[in-house]
Amino acid sequence: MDCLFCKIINGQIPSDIVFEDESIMAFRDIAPQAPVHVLVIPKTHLSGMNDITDDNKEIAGLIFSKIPEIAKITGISESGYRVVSNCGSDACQSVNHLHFHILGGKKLSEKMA
Ligand code: DGP
Repeated sequence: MDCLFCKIINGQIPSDIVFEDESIMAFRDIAPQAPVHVLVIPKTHLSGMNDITDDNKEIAGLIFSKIPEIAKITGISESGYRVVSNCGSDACQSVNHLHFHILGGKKLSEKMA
């Protein structure tokens, strides 16, 4: 499959991995929008939020259960962080593999959009 993040998962494209287990991977965003900007993705290909269903909802729980640990690893657990997932064109999703941005390391904008 010609998916950028699947290529990162299988090592075809290098990335700065901060966390990995059998189900998920977290790596630093190539174009960070905050001092800490990490992407958390499932290793199974899902195109985006609209692909989450009753049949695969466990992956969403797995991702969210690891976000606090990833925040701790990247040093933003106590200072705070924002978790964002863009879905579709109005949200400017640019990579069609489900991902959650973790942003922190500075005071973020009060506005989200
Ligand atoms: P979104 O716009 O929500 O689909 O976010 C996609 C993010 O992926 C964007 O912030 C930039 C990041 N990105 C794109 N290509 C690469 C890459 O090759 N490596 C890494 N680490 N991040 C990438």
